[in-house]
Amino acid sequence: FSVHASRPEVTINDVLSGVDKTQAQQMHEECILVDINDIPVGTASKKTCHLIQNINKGMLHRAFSVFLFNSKSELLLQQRSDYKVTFPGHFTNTCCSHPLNIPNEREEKDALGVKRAAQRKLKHELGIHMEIADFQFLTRIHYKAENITADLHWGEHEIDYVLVAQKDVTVTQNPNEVKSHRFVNQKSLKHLMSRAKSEGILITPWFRMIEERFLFKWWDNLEKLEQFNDHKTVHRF
Ligand code: DMA
Ligand code: MN
Repeated sequence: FSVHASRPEVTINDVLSGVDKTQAQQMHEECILVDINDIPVGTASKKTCHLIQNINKGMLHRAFSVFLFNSKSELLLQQRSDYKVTFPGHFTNTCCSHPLNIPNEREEKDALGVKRAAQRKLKHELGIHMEIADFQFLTRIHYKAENITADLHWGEHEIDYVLVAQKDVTVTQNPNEVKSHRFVNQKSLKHLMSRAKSEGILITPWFRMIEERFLFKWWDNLEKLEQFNDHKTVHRF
């Protein structure tokens, strides 16, 4: 018997008090823990994965980021709702979330697990219907970020699968998830990003990082994205 084993770290009531009920419930979802080479090493709740105290100990989980373009090659941006526990009110790429610890979403062949999770979340957040074949898996990005704008409990530390799709869709926002959405061309996105700081517009750190380093070379080549398929590298930031 160990005294330490029974001592709770932080109870759900501590960090989730005052958090929207629907969002707090989702913090019980079970994410996939990975090592820095994206090899699964265990599972943990979404809450556990995003607590800064665990991230600072090296805890890392699997995630995905979708970039959805319409036939005019405009990118769909979302502004996260004010109910989100991490990065509320921030502008970001079309959809982000985590594959869960269920067989369907753990499947690694052709990145099927993350594509299924992306299909599930595009429906849930934006009412968008996608086929698995609509998604193209480009590459993986390992990054870490603190959520310095809210309280100090939360952060991200992920191996993020980048999924790109081009399709005309109709959007039905889930207000618990999404505050606003808009389609942007390259010029209007660059304008948004450049005036963000001075105008107090919040941008998620992962979206800013991908925008600065990768996005436009993909965006200029939506018809021939295959050249950017890199399923071996994990880019690190
Ligand atoms: C987490 O997204 C994933 C990335 C790539 C940051 P999220 O916080 O929007 O997840 P969820 O929609 O599941 O809350
Ligand atoms: Mn995450």
